[in-house]
Amino acid sequence: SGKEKWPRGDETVWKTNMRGVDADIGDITKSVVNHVQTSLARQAYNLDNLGAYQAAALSVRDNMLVNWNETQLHYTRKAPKRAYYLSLEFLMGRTLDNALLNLDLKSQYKDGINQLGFSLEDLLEEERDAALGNGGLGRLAACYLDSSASQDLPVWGYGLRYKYGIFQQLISPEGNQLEAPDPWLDNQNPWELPRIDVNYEVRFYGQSERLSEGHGRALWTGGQEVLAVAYDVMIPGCHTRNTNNLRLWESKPKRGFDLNSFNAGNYEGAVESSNSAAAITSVLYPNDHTTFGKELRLKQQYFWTAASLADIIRRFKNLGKSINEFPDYVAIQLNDTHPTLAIPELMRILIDEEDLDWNFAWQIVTNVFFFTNHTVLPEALEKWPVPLMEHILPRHMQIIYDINMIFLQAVEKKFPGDRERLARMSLIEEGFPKQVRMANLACIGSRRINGVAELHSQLVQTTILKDFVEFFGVSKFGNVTNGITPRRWLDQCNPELSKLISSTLKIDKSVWLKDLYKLKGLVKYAEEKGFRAEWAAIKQRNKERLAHHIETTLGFTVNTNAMFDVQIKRLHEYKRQTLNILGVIHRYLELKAMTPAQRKKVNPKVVFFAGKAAPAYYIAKLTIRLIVNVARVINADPETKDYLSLYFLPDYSVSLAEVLIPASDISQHISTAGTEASGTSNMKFCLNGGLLVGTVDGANIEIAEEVGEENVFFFGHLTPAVEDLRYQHMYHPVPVDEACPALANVLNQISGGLFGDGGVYEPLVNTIRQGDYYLVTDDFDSYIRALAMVDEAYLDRDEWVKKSICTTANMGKFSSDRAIMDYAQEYWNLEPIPVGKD
Ligand code: GPW
Repeated sequence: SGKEKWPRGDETVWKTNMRGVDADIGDITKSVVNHVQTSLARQAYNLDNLGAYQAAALSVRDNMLVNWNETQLHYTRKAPKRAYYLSLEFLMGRTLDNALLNLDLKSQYKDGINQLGFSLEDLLEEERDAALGNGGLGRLAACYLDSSASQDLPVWGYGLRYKYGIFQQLISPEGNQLEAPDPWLDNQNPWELPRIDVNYEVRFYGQSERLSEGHGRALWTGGQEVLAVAYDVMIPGCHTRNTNNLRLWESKPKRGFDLNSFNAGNYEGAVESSNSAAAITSVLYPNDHTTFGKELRLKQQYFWTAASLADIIRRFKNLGKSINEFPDYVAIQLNDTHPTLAIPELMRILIDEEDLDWNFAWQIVTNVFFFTNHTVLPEALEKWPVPLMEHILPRHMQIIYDINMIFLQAVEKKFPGDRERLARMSLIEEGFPKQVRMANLACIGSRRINGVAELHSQLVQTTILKDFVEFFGVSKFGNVTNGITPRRWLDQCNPELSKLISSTLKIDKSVWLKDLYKLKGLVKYAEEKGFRAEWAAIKQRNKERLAHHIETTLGFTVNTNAMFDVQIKRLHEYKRQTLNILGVIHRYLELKAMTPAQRKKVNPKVVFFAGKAAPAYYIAKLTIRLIVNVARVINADPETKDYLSLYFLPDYSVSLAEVLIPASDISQHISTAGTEASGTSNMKFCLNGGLLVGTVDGANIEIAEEVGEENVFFFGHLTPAVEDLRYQHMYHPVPVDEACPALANVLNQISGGLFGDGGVYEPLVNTIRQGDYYLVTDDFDSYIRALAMVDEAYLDRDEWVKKSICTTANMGKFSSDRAIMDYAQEYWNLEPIPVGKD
């Protein structure tokens, strides 16, 4: 019949692989030894921790690969609708511990590694973070991959395989941030699979010639062609065989080098174009919330969206369906506007390559894409200069103009004569040069648009996309409040708490980790003294674990009897690390003014900061410098150091967060109201029983709704007041000395040189004295009062522990499983496809 039988040979023989769940210790040691000898070409006699880590990772990878292959085969056979998460950032952190827990192999590997004379804990520390992201947006993408796989959803991620991740942060003796490269691939990466057979050509520059009148086909030729090569990263689900894929693209020259130049003796010219091709995926842009309009960044965006779409279309075509069914089989989620070029790129493919007419193509496009907005800050809204776009992507610029013309005709029809509205909604912003507004393009090219917390989604609909709500109707707009994966952010980072929860609820963790509302069952134990003691003891041990980490890495001895107060996030004026450090100085000045007897009544506190500043963000870097120098002064003050100390922990990362978060008593989420779209570390702290002091902003609001307002410390002006206050500052400025004497005193101490040369900090201090766009002055007094309430609450330790328990117990909503299921049902129309269940 010509049909071959697969698999060849005896099927039962093919099926005897080492599948994770029934692997015994003997299999594990054998497999690790095998990798030491045959993958690493090393021996037991000269094996260090790094080698042992690599062998263990390769052994775990073998287990994942079996599941990964099975999952891909299963998805191919069942041919369900799939979703693709396009994100320029995936902040994955380390993989080994997470993989062991998701595969339920940790205790077996612990024993196996022990038998080989190593400790698993040591090996875990050998792994470098995969830090292919800046902050919340990138970490959210990583949590969403974990939740998709854990819920058996056919979701793939698409991103870039940067050779260098987010820079390493060093702090100079003066307190300045220095940046060093992050060559994370230097020790080899056992978690990626190069797929040299999966590659696509991507064109840049050249000419586009229209082949017909109107919005018909065009021919795009010439320019530079670059090769995109796939690297696959396996994403194991928690306690399921489903193992999804994260496909990262690497850029390569299409040909090794230009032989003509080489033969003519022009060696530099010969490698020039190959260098420029490799440059595309060489480094992650370290800017958070800002756009710079750099050519290389635009090339990254197009390179990645073009390769991903080509791959998605190839997979769809294998189904043998007609192209008009594309939206029934494919949903593409745009993580912010970074992948918006996918919209004109799909139009180009459908029109120029598939020969569809415009309206038919647009119909398909606007049913495939979904767009998530992550900020309403104007400086973060991407715009690309038209001349740059025309130069690099001439065909896409034509398509954008075509989309714009047809769209504006429709707007004019609905709102006749409203020229200002047309100007606001246009994809092109007038000016010198003109600019393409990516948020507008993403909005009109997508089926639905969402924000990332209730307040934020409301702000999106009433501010930046207000005109679009009026045009399309409100049903096109929605909210999906962010979430975090409880696997990494509770089970992995806080194993003792996880164990206590399982034994108290008498529910296996594989159940409550996937149904986080089960934590509600903890509420009643808040009244049990014994349980509270265990809960508090775990927090204490986590504080000691952090202190030990700091002692061994930085050499500081941290007072673990004090309250731990933590603010860890990217440095940004809107996040107001300034408010925090000014509050610390205020507290220090108060302590200095006390008698020793008065001081003895003060709640001792250790304040931790960590976070990176964008290398070109001057004020953010100056804030780090201030923090470091305040720490230098107050940690050395014998009168106060037992009551207040301060640490700036360099090189914040996912791995450092995993140590810091479980150790916190209180964490700070103090953005100017209306500026933090959601925040996600707020959820991580609360899930680990840390309380929250914060403004009425982003997901803080929903956390308070869930855990009860009596369990959070809110302060500051509300969102509707912010605009009025800014107006006041502009037109009726009041000097700080009048508006807030306590703050004025703190600023004067800085200027007066209490923390070294005061002149250095003038540019930072002046952002508050003049203009004060982020309203530090307006919120300072209520911030100090909120911190006083925190102190008071902490002194009643029993009540505090109750609050801590009730907080954790009510965090069910913030599992990223809930968020991803929401996307799957309300946006993508996706069903779980469990492997091995039929
Ligand atoms: F500006 N976020 C981020 F919206 O981490 F693009 N980087 C960014 O560049 C942007 C947003 C962008 C964050 C938000 O600030 C944070 O509030 C939110 O929780 C997170 O994205 C995930 O949605």
